[in-house]
Amino acid sequence: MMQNDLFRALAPEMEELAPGIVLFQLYVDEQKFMDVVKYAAAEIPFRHMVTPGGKKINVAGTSIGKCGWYSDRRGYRYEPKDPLSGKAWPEIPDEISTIISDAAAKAGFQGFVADSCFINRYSPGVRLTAHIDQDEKDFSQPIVSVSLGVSAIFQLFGESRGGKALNIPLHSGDLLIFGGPARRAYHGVKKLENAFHPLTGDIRYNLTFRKAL
Ligand code: MD6
Ligand code: FE
Repeated sequence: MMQNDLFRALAPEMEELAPGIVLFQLYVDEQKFMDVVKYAAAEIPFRHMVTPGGKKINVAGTSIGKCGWYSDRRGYRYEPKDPLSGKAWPEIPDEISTIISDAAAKAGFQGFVADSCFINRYSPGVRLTAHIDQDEKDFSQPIVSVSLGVSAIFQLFGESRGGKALNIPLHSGDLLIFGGPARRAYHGVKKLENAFHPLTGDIRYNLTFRKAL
C-alpha cells in the first residue's frame, strides 16, 4: 500500500478548520489534475500578469472555464477570452467539474458549479501576498482549491491583512473549500520552500475553482 493510501485510510475525509474552511486531505487523483494543468498551459501558457499599479505578479497564472481571472493596468477582472492571444480559455472538463461540485456539496455547498478555474504556479521562493478574492459576483458561493506538487503553508487572516494567521499546510492532492464567513477573509501563501516533488519537481500548482459570473 502506498503511504498516501494508508494515510487516507486513517485520516478523516474532511475537517472544518475554521468557519467555512473545510480541508479534504489527499483527496484528489493528483495525476488527473496535473493533466488539467498541462492541458490548460498547452492552450494558454502560464504568464506573470501585472497589478493595476504596474507591479509584476510573481506567481504565474493561466485559466480554464467560461472566463478567466485577469490583471493588468486596466484592473482586476474576469475575461471571457485571453486578452493577449484573443483565444477562449479551454473548458473545464466535465469529470473535473463533477469532482469539485461533489466535494463542495459534502462541505455543505450544494449546487456549486464552477465556471472558472484560475491556476497558479509557484517557483521556489515565490509567495502570494495577502488578498481577498472579490472579483466574483456572488460571495455566497465558495472557492474550491486543489494543490499539486511541493507543499506550502496557506495563511488565513481575518478582516485585515495583519495579525495572527491560521496556518494551513497544503500538500499535493489536498482540496480546500473556502466559503461561508471565510469567503471575505484575507489569505495568502508563504514563500515556497526549495523542495522536490516527483509530480512537479520544485514547483507548486494551485487550482482555484470559482463561480465568477
Ligand atoms: C494558493 N489560493 O493556494 C492560493 N483563494 O496558491 C488562494 O488564493 C485561494 O486557495 C481563494 C480561495 C481559496 C484559495
Ligand atoms: Fe485567493
